[in-house]
Parts: sequence; structure tokens; C-alpha cells
Amino acid sequence: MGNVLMGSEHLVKSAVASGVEVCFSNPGTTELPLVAALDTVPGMRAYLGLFEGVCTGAADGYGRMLGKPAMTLLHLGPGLANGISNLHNARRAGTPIFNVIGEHATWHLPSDPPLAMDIESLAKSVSGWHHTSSSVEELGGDAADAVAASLKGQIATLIVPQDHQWNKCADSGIERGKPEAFDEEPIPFERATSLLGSGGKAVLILGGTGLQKEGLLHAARIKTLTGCDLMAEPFPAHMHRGAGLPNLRRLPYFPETAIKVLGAYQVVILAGTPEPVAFFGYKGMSSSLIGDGQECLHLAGGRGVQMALRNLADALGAPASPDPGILAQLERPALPEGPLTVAHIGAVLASLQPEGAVVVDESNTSGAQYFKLSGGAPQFSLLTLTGGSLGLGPPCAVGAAVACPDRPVINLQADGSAMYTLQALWTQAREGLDVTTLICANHGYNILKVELARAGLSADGGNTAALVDLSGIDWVSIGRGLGVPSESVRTVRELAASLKRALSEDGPHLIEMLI
Ligand SMILES: Cc1ncc(C[n+]2csc(CCOP(=O)(O)OP(=O)(O)O)c2C)c(N)n1
Ligand SMILES: [Mg+2]
Repeated sequence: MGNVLMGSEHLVKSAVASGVEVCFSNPGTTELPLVAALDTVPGMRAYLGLFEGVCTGAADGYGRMLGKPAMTLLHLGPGLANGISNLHNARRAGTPIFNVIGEHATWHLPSDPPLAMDIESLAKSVSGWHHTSSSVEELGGDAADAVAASLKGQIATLIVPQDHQWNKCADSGIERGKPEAFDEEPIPFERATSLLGSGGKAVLILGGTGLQKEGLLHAARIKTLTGCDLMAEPFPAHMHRGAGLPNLRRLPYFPETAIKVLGAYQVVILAGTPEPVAFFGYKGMSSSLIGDGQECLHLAGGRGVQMALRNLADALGAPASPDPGILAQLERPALPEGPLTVAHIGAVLASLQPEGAVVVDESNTSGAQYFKLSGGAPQFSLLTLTGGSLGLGPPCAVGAAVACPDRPVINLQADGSAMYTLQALWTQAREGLDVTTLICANHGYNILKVELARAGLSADGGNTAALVDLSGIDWVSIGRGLGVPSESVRTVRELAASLKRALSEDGPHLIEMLI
């Protein structure tokens, strides 16, 4: 028998015992016993997000960096609903998250109080595992099960009625959750070997943890032996890049370009990424980016991808280390001159980003050149918008900075997207997080203007213009108002000076880049 504790304390104690160290929260009355338990049970640090999308995006960034879950603590259905957009991005990223949602006391719920909502329906849309606790005696075990489930690379949502949180018991099944083994997917080594040896031009497309150092280097061994090309999925969750690693191109965003690029290959092997499809359906264009005549093989997914790549490299008899000739050399672009353009922004960042930086890239159309220019930078991590749901960047930067306090975090951030979750700047300021936010201030939803043109639609109508124009946003005032030292730059020289300064000082900074 253990100590008599409140259910909320059993939950927190169990989560801490399972390795959970941080909680990103925006709580309400139904979560207050859990809030109190974060103080009576040692081991977890709480961070306030001023909108639930900040909490969930931060949990995503944290989980992408460390491969283990943060806890969220959100208020009922409305709180979860506010957080779902970034949980969607986390689901696409395969991020482990222990997502805790308060619920009304079981005896109160039937009276349909104003905040009551169908929480399970919301939870289902993003969670690989979800459960509503059935009693205080179960809470510790439920938390352990949830954390174990999250470690498969998914969101595990635990919905906890308030009476279960404040009821007391001695034992709540903490020992129940055991980290589950990865699902053993059968890996089609023979087929992969024969396709790679068939003489047809082959590409290995990497995703998930396959884009981290170990996976990249095993893929480079395979390339060394077979001569296949390597490519990254279009929106990596956490990709390692830079000198000493193979410099992969990303599968292009627009389907006509992606189809053309992939059309050069007879063989497409996928590791840690699903079969590539177009982001949207376009008239007369197929959803799949792979043609009927092409051989496509799914090697492995989920968290077993690094091991699958190593085993495939070994099975093929690839050399123990890759040919150094296919690894990027340390090579930075020269600092350009003149006004800020998309190409210049990319060059400045690629030439100044420090070793070990974490770059959270939600720059949309303004980042187009940065990726190409940064392949020879000192090694760094790149986190992107996996699920296309805007407002990831600033919160994700919070989570990455909490996860890796010794690494500088740089958020290359489109302006329209930043407006969804700009409250994250306040958390960065309050916590003194080392995040430099580079706002790409093009004052519009530029990609929508591009898509309108592609569809042959006018962007000049009054309503259309109203829906894609963002003029009038003053980022320096926003940043300062939320406690982040902020300044505005117009030229390459100003940007370089401002970025150097921001990187040399602790704590958050915001730089509005007027493009
Ligand atoms: C949650 C959400 N709402 C709306 C959209 C639709 N959408 C896609 S791109 C975009 C505009 C992005 O503008 P910005 O972030 O400024 O990047 P830019 O296109 O200017 O580079 C919008 C509104 C979306 N993807 N996700
Ligand atoms: Mg914009």
C-alpha cells in the first residue's frame, strides 16, 4: 500500500515516475486539483501558455527535440478545442504528447453545465490513444498507460473528471504502465535489396526520425554502395542538417514539380514517411505523386526507421561509414548586400546561425531559399510545419527552448502564421527562453496570392484583397508589449547586425524583417 494521496497527486506522481518533466498548461476550475498536485508532488515544472495552441505547440516542439512527452493540462472541451490545431501538427509529426484534459465532476456532468462538451469526440480526432478515467483508483495507472502509449510517437489523451482528481486513495496502479515495445513491423529487406540492385534509378525518401543523424548516416551508407539518391519528406518534424551530414533536398511542395522530380526514378523507397501525395487536389492532377510505372516500396515507418535503415545498410553489405564525398562540407553563403529579399533572408540566417541551433521554420513563402542555402552550415536541427496548420512556429520554439536550454532557438516565422499564436512570445519573455524570432513581414497571406494566380483567379476584387492583405501589423509593438526586446530591419546589413546581437544575448528577441 502506498500513501493516501489525491487522485491528482497519483496522476502527477505516476507521470513523473514515467519520465515526464514539464507541463504546458492553461488550466481552469476543473484542473485545479492537478495544478495543486504540481506543487505537492515534486518533479514537474509548469509553464503557462496564454492560449491552448501555445501549450500544444510547445509540447510538440519539446517532444520533437527529446523524443519523450511533455504533459499538457487543458481546460475541458473548449480548452482542448483551442489546442487541437497544433495537436494536429504534432500528430503529423509523430510527436509523443501526454495530453491531459480536465472534465466536470462525474455527478455534475449530467446537469449539462455551460462548459460541458463532447471531449472524447474532440480527442479522437488527434489522439492515437484516449481514455476517460473511471475512478481515483485508476488514475496513476491511467497516467502510466498514457505516457507509455505516447512513446509510440502519438498523442495520448487522458480525460480526468474533477472528482477523480480530488478523491483520495492509497494505491492507484502506478506500476501498470510499461513502456511498450515498438510495433515490430516486418521489414521487406529482400524486396528492398532487389529493387536497389535492379539497375533502375532509385531514390530513398526519408522522414520521421530517419532524418536524424543516425538515420541519415545509414542512408548515406546505402547511397555509397548503391548510388541511390536521398531525399527528405516535404515537411520534416525534426531533421538534422549541416556539415558532415548528407545534404538532402526536400520533396517539392507543388505537385507538378514533385511529380517531375520523382519522375526521374524507376524505384522509390520510403523510410519513415508515408507515400507522398499532393498537399491539395488541383484540377486535372492526381493525388499520388508516384506514377503507375514506378516501383514504390514502404521500408519502415514510425520509430523503428533508424534501425530499419541500419539493418538494410548492413544487409546490403554497405561500408561501415559513408563516402565522405557525399557529406556536406562546412560552407556558408557570403553575406549579401542590399534590401531584404527572400533569398537574402535565407543567406543571412545560413551564414550566421550558430552550431547546434534549433531552427523552427514556419516561414512559408519567405523561407523558400533558406533551406537550399543552409545545407553546409554547422550542424543544426530543423523543425517544420508538418500538418500545414498555421500557428506552430512561436509555440514550437517555446517547447524546443524548454527541451534544450543550451541550444539557441531561431524561429524563422511568416507574419500571418505568427498571428495565430503570438501569445507564445509572452511565455518566451516570462521564462527568459533563448529564442530569436525572425518575422518575415510581407504583410500578406502571400501563398494564397500565389494559389489564386495558379488557379487563374483574380486577387484584385475587394473581398479577395481584404482576405489576403495583412497590412497594419506592427511587430515591434507586439513584441515589446509581450516583453520581448524587438526591432525592425529593412536591409541585409541591419538584419545581420540585429541577428548577431540577438544571438549574443540571452533571452528572447524579435526581429521584424520588412520584406
Ligand atoms: C489553421 C489554418 N488556417 C488557415 C490556413 C490557410 N492558409 C494557408 S497559408 C495561409 C497564409 C499564410 O500566410 P503567412 O503565414 O503570412 O505566409 P506567406 O504566405 O505570406 O509566406 C493561410 C491563411 C491554414 N493552412 N491553417
Ligand atoms: Mg505573410
